[in-house]
Amino acid sequence: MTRSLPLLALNAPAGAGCPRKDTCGLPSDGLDEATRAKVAAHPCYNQDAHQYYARMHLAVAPSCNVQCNYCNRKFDCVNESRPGVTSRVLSPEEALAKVAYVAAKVPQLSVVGIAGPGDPLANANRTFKTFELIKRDYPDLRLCLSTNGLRLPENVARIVELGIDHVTITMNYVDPEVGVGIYAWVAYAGEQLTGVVAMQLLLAQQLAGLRALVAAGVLVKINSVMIPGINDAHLPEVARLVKAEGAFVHNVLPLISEPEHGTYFGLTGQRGPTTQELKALHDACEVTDGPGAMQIMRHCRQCRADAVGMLGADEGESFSPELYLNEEVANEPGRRQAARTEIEQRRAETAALRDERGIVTEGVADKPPRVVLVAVASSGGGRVNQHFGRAEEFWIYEAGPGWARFVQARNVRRFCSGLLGCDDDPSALGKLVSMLSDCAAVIAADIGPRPREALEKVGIRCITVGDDADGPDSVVEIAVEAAGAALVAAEAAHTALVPAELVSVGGVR
Ligand code: CLF
Ligand code: SF4
Repeated sequence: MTRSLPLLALNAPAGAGCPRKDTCGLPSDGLDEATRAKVAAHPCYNQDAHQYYARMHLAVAPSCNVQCNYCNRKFDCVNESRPGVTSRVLSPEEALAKVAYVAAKVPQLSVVGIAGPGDPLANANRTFKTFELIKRDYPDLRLCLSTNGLRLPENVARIVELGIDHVTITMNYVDPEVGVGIYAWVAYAGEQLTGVVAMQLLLAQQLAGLRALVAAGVLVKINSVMIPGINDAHLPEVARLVKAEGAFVHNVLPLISEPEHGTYFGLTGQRGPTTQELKALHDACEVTDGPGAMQIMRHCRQCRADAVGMLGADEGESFSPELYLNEEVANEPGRRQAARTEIEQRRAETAALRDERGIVTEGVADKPPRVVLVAVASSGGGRVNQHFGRAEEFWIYEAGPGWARFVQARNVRRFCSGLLGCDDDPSALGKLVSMLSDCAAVIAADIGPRPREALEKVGIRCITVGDDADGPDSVVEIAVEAAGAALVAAEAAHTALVPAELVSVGGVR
């Protein structure tokens, strides 16, 4: 099926306009001006921004003061994409040289983060020295820090003074008994603590740090690793507490536990969650106690400690020390600003189009009673711009009449290895179709005949938009239209054939 224009947000009154103009594309209701400005270009704190803006991580923090059962820090591993892995630990001066180089080559760079490979605050001097240098030379880049929270309270003043306005705390439990199954030990004030006592200390430090940061106006993201059978049922309780304490967004990540990574969980056979289990937990953590719902980050790509580029398209390998330590580059803030202006123009046009069609994004309160999952092949820029066979990840949208939200990024192995045309790998195609089997539709720039046949055979609609990179519609409008068409088809099938409780066509839920 090829998409037809113009698009309609099915069942949305024409010209109704977005009922929440102030929040379109942003992850939270009722943001004040200052907060909106802080998150507008942050690819992790703002789902919409991750389609346009890049971040980079500086691996300046080698050591850690706790031992998580899911962590094994590795150096020189270019093939592993997960937190804690880096090819090289940098000095603050080398880190500045890398920022200079990346900023010159990636004008959409908006955030510089320090997230490892150990804990940034267990290496506080190196971490803050690095931030100082960046703040001095690149004041237009936002600073971001990710920590286990153990040494957070004593460092809040320095964080605020340096203008680090985004801090992530990894909190995997609020019941110390649960924490005992996740951490081997905690090192504090010259002692190595274990068991409930260690977990009580870590939790107390995390909560004190969270409260102090929120009081200072820093936007705090909470990361929690979902470990089936250990803390999965407990994480909604974590969401409830951190929401009450003023956290901005909660990022629930799936455990990565391949045995070859050598972690405790990997070696003891602890499994990670399925994509369906993860989505169900995301929904469960969207707690509504108090005003609004807890905002859930659903687009995390579990970056390496030296990741560079758009989320989901790590270009870290292209920025080798030979390049950034040797090549002279100019610092051109005007060029970065021009790139941002262009991006914001595109986003404004998209938001206006959505508004005109009455499409709402995010906002669980506006979720229609019937929605479907649709998979989109995109490499960013807000556009459907990837061919099915060349996609390395699919963006999964939950969508229905006049409403859509991003719920997951699913990694895939490219099944098409041909440079021209399709040279398909059938086993990879089978896995890909099975991975998308809960989706009602797949939307891509193009879909070859073999995958189209395989997808349609299992009831997944194929929608292609061609290679028109300048089309007005963004992935959201196209997802809404695809969802509407799938729902209409499902309803038609239902009317003709079966009672309501049996309708389950292509992932309608
Ligand atoms: Fe880096 Fe983390 Fe800042 Fe983002 S990552 S320090 S908040 S700039 Fe983002 Fe990567 Fe997920 Fe982290 S996708 S792992 S949440
Ligand atoms: Fe690894 Fe981070 Fe845990 Fe330290 S806090 S053990 S670096 S995951």
